[in-house]
Amino acid sequence: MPEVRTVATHCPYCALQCGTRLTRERRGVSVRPTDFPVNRGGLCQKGWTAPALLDVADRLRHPLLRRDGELVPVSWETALDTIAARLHAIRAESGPDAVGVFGGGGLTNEKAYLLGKFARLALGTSQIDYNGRFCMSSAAAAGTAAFGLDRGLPFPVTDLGGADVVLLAGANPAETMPPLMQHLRSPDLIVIDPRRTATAEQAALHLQPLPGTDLALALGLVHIAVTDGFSDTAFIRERTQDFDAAWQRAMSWWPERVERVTGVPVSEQRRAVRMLAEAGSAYVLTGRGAEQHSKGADTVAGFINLALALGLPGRAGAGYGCLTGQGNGQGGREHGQKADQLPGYRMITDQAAREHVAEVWGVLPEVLPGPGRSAYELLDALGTSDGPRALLVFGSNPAVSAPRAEHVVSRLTSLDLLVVADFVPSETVELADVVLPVTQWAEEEGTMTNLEGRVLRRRRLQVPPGHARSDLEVLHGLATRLGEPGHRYPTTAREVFDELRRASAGGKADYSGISYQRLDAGEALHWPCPDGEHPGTPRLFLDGFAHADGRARFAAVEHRDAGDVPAEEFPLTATTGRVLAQYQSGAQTRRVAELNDAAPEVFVEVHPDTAARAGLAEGALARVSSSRGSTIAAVRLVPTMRTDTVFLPFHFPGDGRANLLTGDALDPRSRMPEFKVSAVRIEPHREVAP
Ligand SMILES: Nc1nc2c(c(=O)[nH]1)N[C@H]1C(S)=C(S)[C@@H](COP(=O)(O)OP(=O)(O)OC[C@H]3O[C@@H](n4cnc5c(=O)[nH]c(N)nc54)[C@H](O)[C@@H]3O)O[C@H]1N2
Ligand SMILES: Nc1nc2c(c(=O)[nH]1)N[C@H]1C(S)=C(S)[C@@H](COP(=O)(O)OP(=O)(O)OC[C@H]3O[C@@H](n4cnc5c(=O)[nH]c(N)nc54)[C@H](O)[C@@H]3O)O[C@H]1N2
Ligand code: SF4
Ligand SMILES: [Mo]
Repeated sequence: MPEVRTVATHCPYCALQCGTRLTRERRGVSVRPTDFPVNRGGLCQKGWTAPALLDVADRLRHPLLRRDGELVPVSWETALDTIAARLHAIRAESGPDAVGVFGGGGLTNEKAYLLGKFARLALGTSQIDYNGRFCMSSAAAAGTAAFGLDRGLPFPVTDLGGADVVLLAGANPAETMPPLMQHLRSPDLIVIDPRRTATAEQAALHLQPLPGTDLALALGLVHIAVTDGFSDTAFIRERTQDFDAAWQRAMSWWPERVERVTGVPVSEQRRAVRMLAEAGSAYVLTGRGAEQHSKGADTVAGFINLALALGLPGRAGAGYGCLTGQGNGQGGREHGQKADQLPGYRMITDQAAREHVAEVWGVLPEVLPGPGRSAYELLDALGTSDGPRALLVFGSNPAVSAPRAEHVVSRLTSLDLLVVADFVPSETVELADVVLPVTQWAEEEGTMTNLEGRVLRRRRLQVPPGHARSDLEVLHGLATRLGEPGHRYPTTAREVFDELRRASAGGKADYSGISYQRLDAGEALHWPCPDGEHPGTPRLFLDGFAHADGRARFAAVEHRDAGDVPAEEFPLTATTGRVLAQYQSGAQTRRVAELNDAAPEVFVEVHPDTAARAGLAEGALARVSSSRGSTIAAVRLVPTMRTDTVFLPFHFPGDGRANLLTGDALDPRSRMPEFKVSAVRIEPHREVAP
């Protein structure tokens, strides 16, 4: 496909998927924001500097193979033949589940779909999951249980602009999705965050709970809503179920008890409920701060209970939503790269789903494996007696971003074969036996589904450097070497999308009416879109929720401790999150000079009193330790912090990894790790003499 001079496309990073126009100038690629609804001419610093990603100095240009401990350039033939031969041997010896696949929420819909198909058919393995398990899986579990369907925002982002009040529980969009803030300008904001973030600074009300106590807070807000007479009894009666069971739990969370557990004053709890209840139009939104806990699904359910008690969901101008994070965090969870799932948001244990997908794939349903391990459990099992011996990674950098990172690195290095497809030499690439250089956003075609469920076109501007190939071509090359017919793995995104449409038809996330033709003609299409004449569904649930009886479900949830509770040796709570200039594991943004200059190294935010007690001054190097390990970080004194809490961003490598602290507590329903709570101590870092 030829190069073009200019294309309309979207930012390579987060789930807002801001609209951009790329142009090739003599001095390189330039980017401009477009008047796309989510960003309306705005971009954040990452979006403005995105073209620099296309030619970072150490861009991967050749396949690499580890020989005598060193990664050396080889041809594609050699790389793919070597992988296929080793996979053959491992499978012959140890069976198909001895090979695992780890995907990502940054992959296009087409890649995510083909990766899931490749795992189930070419490898025949059940062992596939992806980094979205680390992201919004708790909200997905709670949303599915409550509404019968999981679409992050069941309404367009622009609806938020018409609200009177928006409650943000554990989200910091002023840093994580800056252009979203223009839609939050008119409403009064309520922010629930242990830190006084840039978002909290703009709020009318900031509730500052101890990390890991949001569920108690949500139960308390429901308690106040009911006892102060703010609940919408007609809505509860006509459009929901199970209120009584939920109320049984919330009943005992009177405001003073909630204050004791969370630290949020009673007056502020009451004010939050009053603001939401008296608004004509109000939304409750959750982010990772509420979700990344070993009780994340129940915590989100607690906030959904609050929204339901106030009668917000299921009508225009109000509702509940989750702010999905990764570029294709929404589409990435719909097309079958999840351990328990087939395309169209179908469940792999559902016989009808298996029959439908098997027919589209031209195989018998018995051929499809069953459900596999969740992301952390998969990483934890690598190289163990009953775990995978080989892993293929597409679109993730778990050596930095997975919980209990040092343990995960030891699992990755115990493998017989680690294959990583990426376009930069990430910390996980550095551990690989074979590295496959792939194309990135402006070098490929495809679709992404943004946080409001709108399907968008990613368009190609130019050819990739060196010998980089698209992930689709890589999967084709591997599958055919594993004995699969080539036609099962199309190499153009459009062909894959047309197959995805058929595979998703009749599923919850039904894309069958969405085509490249309609998208390229400029139609705004939100799934479900079940036929070519269907206008798509920007607003869900207006006529009923997705359960068979059309009613939403309250959840009978109860507060409980985090997996790690501060005690003598580790008296503080460490929580983790993001800064504006770095993205995720930092594999991409640490290579963009302007971004890395803005946030060059890991730091730990500490209250001045807490720091003084530990003998730490501004800028000093601190050792932050949990029972799992230690992170070395520069101290930032922040007077608005809670004295019992510290914060570290997770974007940095080496001994600056925040995930050296995090543990293996998982949510029992979503299998989400507890990124937001680790019991730690903090002390001056002393270099140990060698
Ligand atoms: N700049 C930037 N933007 C990004 C990303 C990035 O890496 N960098 N990543 C993208 C992705 S994948 C995601 S998932 C989103 C995430 O977007 P957000 O959810 O906004 O990001 P986080 O910083 O992880 O968490 C939000 C807030 O939760 C707070 N928090 C910590 N513990 C708790 C708690 O127990 N309760 C409550 N209520 N709050 C708590 C933190 O202090 C933090 O301010 O951002 C997307 N956008
Ligand atoms: N402590 C702590 N840890 C966290 C979090 C937290 O809040 N605190 N947040 C978690 C969350 S929400 C997330 S989403 C994860 C994210 O963590 P990761 O999964 O590590 O995310 P990225 O850093 O985006 O890694 C993506 C990698 O894939 C590459 N890549 C990008 N696009 C493509 C593609 O199309 N194909 C291929 N083959 N490669 C591609 C990139 O160059 C990069 O190396 O981190 C989680 N870890
Ligand atoms: S908010 Fe997200 S999509 Fe928009 S420019 Fe920034 S990183 Fe890109
Ligand atoms: Mo995420």
